[in-house]
Amino acid sequence: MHNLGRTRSSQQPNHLLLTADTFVRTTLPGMKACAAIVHISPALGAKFTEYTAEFEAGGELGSTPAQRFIFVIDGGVELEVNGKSSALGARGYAYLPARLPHRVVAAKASRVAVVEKPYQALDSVERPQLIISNEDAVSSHPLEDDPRLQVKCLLPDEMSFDFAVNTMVYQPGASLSMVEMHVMEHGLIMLEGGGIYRLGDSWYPVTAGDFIWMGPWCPQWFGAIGKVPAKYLIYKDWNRHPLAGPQP
Ligand code: UGY
Ligand code: MN
Repeated sequence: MHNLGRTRSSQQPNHLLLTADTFVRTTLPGMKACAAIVHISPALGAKFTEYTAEFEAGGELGSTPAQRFIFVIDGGVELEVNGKSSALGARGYAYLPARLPHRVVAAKASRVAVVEKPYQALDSVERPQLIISNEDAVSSHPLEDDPRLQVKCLLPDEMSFDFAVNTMVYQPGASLSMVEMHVMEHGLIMLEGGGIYRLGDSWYPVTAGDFIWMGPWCPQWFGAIGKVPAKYLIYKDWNRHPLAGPQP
């Protein structure tokens, strides 16, 4: 239904909020029975791309020359890699190193968050290996000793990884303890609940299904509001010198 040209979506120089009413679907090369909602890409200055892949049963992702991270928001997919097939259910995830041949085929209608980024190699550090896991298997820790704000780091704390993907769960009323401003950029998918996100000099109501990109040094703060916890999946570039460039 139209809303007389109104939306919560907003595109600003250092941040982007995309709400479901403004999503536009496209097909990326190699996709079968699958649509992509591209949330962010280098077209806006980001050094990665993130999209939600919406699969029909039997649908499939195309390939990528970049490293890829997938997180099953709902549904289930089969990941075929190294001659083995692994079932990823809800909250299942995988890290796929650059140029590792693989297939992602939906076992049923599914939504999957996909991050792709050219790998920034480091001399004398081995490249990261394949990871297949589930968020449920990862233990959480409080952010800055606040037990009402729990973080799960889905990738190992190792210099070989040039990005991190975490989930963050805020109990109603919990918030970041400070306005963060940092060199890293973020791609964020609200998975559950909602609250108020400060981005730059604006405060936005946000809810499950929204996507946010925060550019480098974008002022950011979040407070959870409502009767259920707010949960998001958040990407950030990580572990690299600020002068390092991509080496695809
Ligand atoms: O890891 C982070 O920078 C995280 N605390 N940022 C955020 O939630 N906006
Ligand atoms: Mn941050």
